[in-house]
Amino acid sequence: MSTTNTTPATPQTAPQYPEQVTGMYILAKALKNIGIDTMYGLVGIPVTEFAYLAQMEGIRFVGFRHEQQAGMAAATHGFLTKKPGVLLTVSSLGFMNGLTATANATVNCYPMIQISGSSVREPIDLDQGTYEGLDQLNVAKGLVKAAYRVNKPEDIPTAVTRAYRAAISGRPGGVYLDVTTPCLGAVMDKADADKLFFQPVDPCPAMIPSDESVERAVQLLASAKRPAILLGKGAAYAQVDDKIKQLVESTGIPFYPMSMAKGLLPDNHPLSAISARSTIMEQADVVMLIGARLNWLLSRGHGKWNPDGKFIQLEIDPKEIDCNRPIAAPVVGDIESSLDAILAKLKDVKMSMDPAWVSGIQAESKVKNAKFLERLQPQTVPMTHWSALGSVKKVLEANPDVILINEGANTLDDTRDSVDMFLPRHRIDCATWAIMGMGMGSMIGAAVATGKSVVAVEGDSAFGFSGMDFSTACRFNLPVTVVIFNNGGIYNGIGVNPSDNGDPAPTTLDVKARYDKLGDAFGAQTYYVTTPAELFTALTEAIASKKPCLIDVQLAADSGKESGHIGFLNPATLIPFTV
Ligand code: ADP
Ligand code: TPW
Ligand code: MG
Repeated sequence: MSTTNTTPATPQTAPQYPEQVTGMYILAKALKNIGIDTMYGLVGIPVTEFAYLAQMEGIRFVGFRHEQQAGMAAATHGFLTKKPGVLLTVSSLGFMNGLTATANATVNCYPMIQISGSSVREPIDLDQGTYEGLDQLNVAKGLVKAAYRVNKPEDIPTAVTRAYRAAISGRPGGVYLDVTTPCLGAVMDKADADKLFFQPVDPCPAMIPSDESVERAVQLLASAKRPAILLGKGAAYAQVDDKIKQLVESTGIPFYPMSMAKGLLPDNHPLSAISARSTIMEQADVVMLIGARLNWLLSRGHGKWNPDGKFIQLEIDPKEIDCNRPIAAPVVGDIESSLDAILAKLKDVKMSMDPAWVSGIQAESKVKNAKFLERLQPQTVPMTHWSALGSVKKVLEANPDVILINEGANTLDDTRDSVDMFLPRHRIDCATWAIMGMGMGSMIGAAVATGKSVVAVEGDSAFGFSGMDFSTACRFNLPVTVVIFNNGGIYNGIGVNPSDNGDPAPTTLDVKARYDKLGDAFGAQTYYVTTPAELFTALTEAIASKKPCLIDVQLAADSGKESGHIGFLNPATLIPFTV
């Protein structure tokens, strides 16, 4: 393991530059000028020197093994800080590897900026086969919130500022900034270059909802007999934790947090309806969505939902309203301004909530929670997801300030359902697209952005997508622990190849793989555990070490079911393909 510490090196003295500088200097300065202190990426022609220049300017550069992971780190950095995470990529495939993460950030409403070097324009436009030639701007356009190309060094500060505004204002998202090789290399007098920088005024303006929309929402909420508040990751992103607490506690309305909104209020809060999801869907007469979309994760507002129920939606993007269900009371604005206005009006209204609604949810939750805890009790060996999670739950709940990263199928669903969260923005997962391969990047981004300890609970398949970037966590000596639930496959390790050619089944990986040895290669503290007690001890020790650690958790190959909790989304299965 290298001796690099976790804090960026601030240059002791101002860097000395020659009288003439390049576009790369302007880019580094422009980023610093708007407050960017960290960049994630992977270098090569034409951006290597730019990364060095950024380091010279005191911008931390976290160099990855794969651009997608650097992008996942930037996205998580953006989600946790409300400032765009920055990803740096080389042209062609480096750009495309990173773009998957920028697209994912856009879908999830995380602010980030992907800056990519690109080749000389003329031979790209004439398709003449230049070095790493790809029309990157046009490839990016359909997948990101905004995309810009900068061709002249004197335009770089404007381009960076526009990218910055686009990433964080309104609905946050991923922005692509294409910087051509000639622009990066263009030479200017430093004195002229230094005149180009400016501070953007109000880059993320408040979006105040109309008074009428607030009044409508408050009247509807006040009229509800069985209201519920549904918190999404937009509410977590907004960093208005006290106002959300005030809304819930002053009205006494039960709340249900989506996966990444867990911890906005503690999962064991008396008004938590986390264990009464079906009741909320089927019986609530008014649901107030705060920073949550009625997308597939909420059955797009159909299915179990009370057909007569009405929705209030606090949302920054007006296009989101009515997208699946008519919204009776849209409040279009930023969550902070909307909550301020709603809280002020709520003081003057009388609620109509039926007290039996809350006591019913509390009674139901009590029974369900007790039943759920029983699942985690058995000390089964070889371990199942549940017996392993019995230990993970105890350790993580004893360390509530650890940020939890989580991906997999059963590993995702069962961890989300088992491990209570107590603090906002302490759970980050594969989110809206349910993609695998956010683990290592997101873990590193969370550790770098916050300086906190991070634990990533990963299915063995999920880990495979990003595993090599565990080495990045080791090189930067971050306080992170990777916990790999190895059941030998996608969903489980008992798939059967229906032919007799001897190949593994499509879902089968390697239940005997020793992932801990991968950690050994990079100098991490590693563990191979086969019992819940060993897992408890290893995870406790790993978190306390504040060093990169990797725990290979041996599960039974038959632990886990096809597609986790969302098997119903599979197309019709006429031939069962697992035993
Ligand atoms: P979840 O998956 O947790 O349900 P989603 O990602 O579906 O959450 O929804 C988040 C919503 O929050 C998005 O529609 C986004 O536009 C919205 N949002 C993000 N930031 C803000 C903000 N500051 N104010 C209002 N809405 C926001
Ligand atoms: C980019 C499809 C969904 S879940 C999953 C895959 C491959 C892995 C599940 O196995 P894992 O967890 O992680 O071992 P467990 O506990 O159930 O065994 N490619 C991408 N994204 C997705 N979602 C897939 C494939 C998938
Ligand atoms: Mg698995």
